[in-house]
Amino acid sequence: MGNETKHKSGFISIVGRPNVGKSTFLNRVIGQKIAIMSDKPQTTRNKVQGVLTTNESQMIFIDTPGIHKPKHKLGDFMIKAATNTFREVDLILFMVNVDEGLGRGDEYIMELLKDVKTPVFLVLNKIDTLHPDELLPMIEDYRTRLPFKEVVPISALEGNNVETLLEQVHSYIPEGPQYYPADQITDHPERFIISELIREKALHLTREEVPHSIAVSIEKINKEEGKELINVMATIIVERDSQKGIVIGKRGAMMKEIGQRAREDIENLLGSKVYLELWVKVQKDWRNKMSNLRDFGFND
Ligand code: GDP
Ligand code: K
Ligand code: MG
Repeated sequence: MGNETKHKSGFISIVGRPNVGKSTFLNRVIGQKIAIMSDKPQTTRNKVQGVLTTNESQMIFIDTPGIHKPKHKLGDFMIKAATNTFREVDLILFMVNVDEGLGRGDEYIMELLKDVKTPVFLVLNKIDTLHPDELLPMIEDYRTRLPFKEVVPISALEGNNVETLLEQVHSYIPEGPQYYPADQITDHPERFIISELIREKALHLTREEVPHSIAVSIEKINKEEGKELINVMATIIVERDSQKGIVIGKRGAMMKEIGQRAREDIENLLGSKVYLELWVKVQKDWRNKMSNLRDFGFND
């Protein structure tokens, strides 16, 4: 008793200027190309999540695009959203390209990271392009600018040291539940908005008899091959049995109403027919980090 290892889970933000190898790293870690389900062009610029599930842990990786574009018209908004994201994740991987050395883009990101309390690792990528002797002075240069918790040189392309990095990540993430189903490797870009749409309906229709702290977990979004219908499975998570009763309503009437209204909104959002399967469950002290992590890239 008391000796078993506790399950860990964490949200890990990957940040770095373009072409340092963030996507290559994500793809290697997840083990296959991450496909974004929507074919709308702007979704490719959204935050991509890769979920790595093992027996001991679940690591949810977040690619943070946009941060390197301060001149963009949505620049301020994007940057604010990105720094908010930095505060809400458990760990930040600041990835740099050793093939190019420390540049303006790196300095800019480090400036943003300065006031963030979340631990930051320095991940030096593309070590396959560099003589080992050149690595140490480079590390020193970065270290004088930001107090990195760990410094890990890797080659995302060839795989060198990636396992070590994952072990380090594991040691920094907190105890926590498995947020996503084990077979899920990538998140739908619209996931957050869909969960918010359902949450909004639940709050509104119950006249806020359930607290704002209820969470909506999207278990599944998929589109069957050759069909126009998108299947969405979601769970409304409440903290007490009494709240569950309110959400379900008399003979399920409230659930039905929440589901119908949410489905209409989701259909508008996705531009497709939707089959929404809605569940409700009681989970005490549920703090759903997923609903706090806004999909800031969505309006880009
Ligand atoms: P991102 O913009 O940060 O997501 O960068 P990408 O993952 O798209 O990678 C940009 C380029 O760098 C691609 O051509 C990759 O093949 C290459 N690249 C990524 N990781 C490595 C690495 O470890 N070594 C080398 N030599 N090239 C890499
Ligand atoms: K790229
Ligand atoms: Mg990329």
